[in-house]
Amino acid sequence: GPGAHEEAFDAAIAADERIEPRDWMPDAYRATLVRQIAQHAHSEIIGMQPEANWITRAPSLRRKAILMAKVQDEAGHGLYLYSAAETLGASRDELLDKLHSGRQKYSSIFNYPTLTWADVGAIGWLVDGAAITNQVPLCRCSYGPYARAMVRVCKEESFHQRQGYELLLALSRGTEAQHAMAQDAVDRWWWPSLMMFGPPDDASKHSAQSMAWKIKRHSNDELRQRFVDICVPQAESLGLTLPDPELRWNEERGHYDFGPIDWSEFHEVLRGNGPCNEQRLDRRRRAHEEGAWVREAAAAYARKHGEQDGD
Ligand code: FAQ
Repeated sequence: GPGAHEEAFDAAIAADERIEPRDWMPDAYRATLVRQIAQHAHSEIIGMQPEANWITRAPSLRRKAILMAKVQDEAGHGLYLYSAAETLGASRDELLDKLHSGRQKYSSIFNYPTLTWADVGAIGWLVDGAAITNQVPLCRCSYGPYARAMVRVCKEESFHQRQGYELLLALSRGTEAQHAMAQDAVDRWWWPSLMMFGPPDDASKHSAQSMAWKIKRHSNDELRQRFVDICVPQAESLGLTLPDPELRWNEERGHYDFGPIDWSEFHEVLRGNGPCNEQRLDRRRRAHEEGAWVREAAAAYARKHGEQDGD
């Protein structure tokens, strides 16, 4: 009966074993994973837009080639993640429909504009840096397909992060105007990057259950602190400052203290009122419509081959 199933599931979680697609799992565990993996997948494909905005204006052929490869990687990450969601019974059509109709979220960070070339560097350094900090523990997530997808995604993200760091370093060591451009980008992306980790622990409604199920391995605030601690020395080596006057080493805690986050801004962005929410969703819907012929052709091709194989 279901009692025995539930016991086997609980025992697998307790023993740090992986739950696989055909294993029994509680409905709420499945629903939580679909929610998180779908949001993650949507973030990857919506996240292509801010940087793609600069592909035509990259300052050299080398920078253009690097940026195109990075944006393509993000499409690939979206595909691994939609596939992981499919193993839970959520079809890609259904998830995309929920994204396009605003019934599912994507990360708040991708609702900010990329105003200058330095933003490409700041996204790589800070946004990909935050993404790695959040995703490395997800490689040990209790759900097998999600955990395995994260291993590859993290390898690619760490290359993305280095790419952003190197770009910002080049600007920081460049002319006065280039240095100022790099500093301005860091000033604008720092606080939104801290918001990527989600609401503070006492306002994180899913954390307790997700940690009990070993989907999440650390709390939102723990990972945010880890990210701050990593960034401070990196900012110093970049020759750039982080826009927080309260940032200082706390000997007792063994961590950097940082100033308060403006959670009202976070909630406004989640409600759809960030600077680019409308544009991001409009472009996504349009890209989906414009790709209809590709999906139709692929389906027709698959049908034809199916018939031939059946002969
Ligand atoms: N934005 O109870 P919690 C990338 C929502 S990296 C929007 O704490 P949870 C790489 C949350 O969904 C970005 N919504 O939730 C890249 C929930 O709403 P719901 C993607 C947020 O799930 C780089 C509510 O607030 N990474 O794309 C945000 O336990 C460069 C309550 O929050 C992932 O998705 C937010 N920042 O913890 C691509 C990582 N934060 O569903 C291109 C996987 C929270 O009840 C270029 N996800 N919310 O309506 C996770 O680790 C978790 O889902 C958290 C949130 C930590 C994000």
